[in-house]
Amino acid sequence: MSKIKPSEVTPESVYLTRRQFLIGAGAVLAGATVLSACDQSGLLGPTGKKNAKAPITGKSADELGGKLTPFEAVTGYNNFYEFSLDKEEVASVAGDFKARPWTIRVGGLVQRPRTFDIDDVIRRFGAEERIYRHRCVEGWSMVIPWLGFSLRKLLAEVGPLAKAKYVQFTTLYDPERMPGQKAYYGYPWPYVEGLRLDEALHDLTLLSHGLYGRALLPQNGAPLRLVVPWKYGFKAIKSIVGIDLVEKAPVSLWMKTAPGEYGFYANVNPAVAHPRWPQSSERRIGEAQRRRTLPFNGYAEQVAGLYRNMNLRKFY
Ligand SMILES: Nc1nc2c(c(=O)[nH]1)N[C@H]1C(S)=C(S)[C@@H](COP(=O)(O)O)O[C@H]1N2
Ligand SMILES: [Mo]
Repeated sequence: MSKIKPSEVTPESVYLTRRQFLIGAGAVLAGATVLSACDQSGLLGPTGKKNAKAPITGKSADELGGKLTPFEAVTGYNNFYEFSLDKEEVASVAGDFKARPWTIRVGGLVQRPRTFDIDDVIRRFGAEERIYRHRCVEGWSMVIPWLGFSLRKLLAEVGPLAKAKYVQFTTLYDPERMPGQKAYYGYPWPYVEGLRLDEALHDLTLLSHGLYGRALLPQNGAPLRLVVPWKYGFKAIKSIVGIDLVEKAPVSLWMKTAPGEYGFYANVNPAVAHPRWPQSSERRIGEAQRRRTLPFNGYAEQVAGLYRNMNLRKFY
């Protein structure tokens, strides 16, 4: 990883608030977007607190010019029903959640089923910085500098069998540690999500273990969560303990809970309204004016080909 002097920091970084700079203070600023795996140990602590040496992004915007959403909003306004239905309360309720020790079981229709330790995963697959737009189905959005690696790297390790057509992801089920699983007992816990195999193998599809150059905090899905930037945020399942290759399309928690409102694909689509609200515009957190929602959240060039000849009204 290349170390850069403060004098060499790109002018874009001046957007950073003093607080955000202090997160990386006394530290190495990430000059390159790819952080080498050998620099990971000790960098990404389980709680995000032991990150004295954490780098911070040198970029201030996504490729369309959208400014990064401040760290405080990304870590203080969350959807994570295992802890609270109140977005501004998730961070405090999840505050003591221990994401170590942690293993991720990868199995189902694969040649070499395995259980990975989270720290081995982070060392092995490393941390690439990806600045993605995040569009919640509720109509708000953020721009987030994730750290992680493409899911396809992990899938290559286990070798999907020819019969495997979908990937199913499962969140931890532990009501003692995730009080929402008790309090909101009406939901069909654990949280489950799924992707078609070609979606899972797309390079944009990320397994994230950090953001803003630090380890993921509990509220953002520590220690490992999915990020699929062209889909609504609910596909981005948090605190993953299981990944299974399967033959049939998984049925997600949201498909079970409200099948008429939440489908399997959940591609961001301004032309298809949610039954209870339009999806043609969104509120970017931190901005006064609503902005237009882009097809596939602005990633159409990269992913529209996955859905050629599909009726995206029917497959919502
Ligand atoms: N296990 C689990 N994963 C989840 C959720 C959840 O409630 N439980 N909420 C989803 C929704 S609706 C959104 S918008 C994103 C929010 O991610 P963030 O809080 O990191 O922005 O997480 C998604 N992943
Ligand atoms: Mo969401």
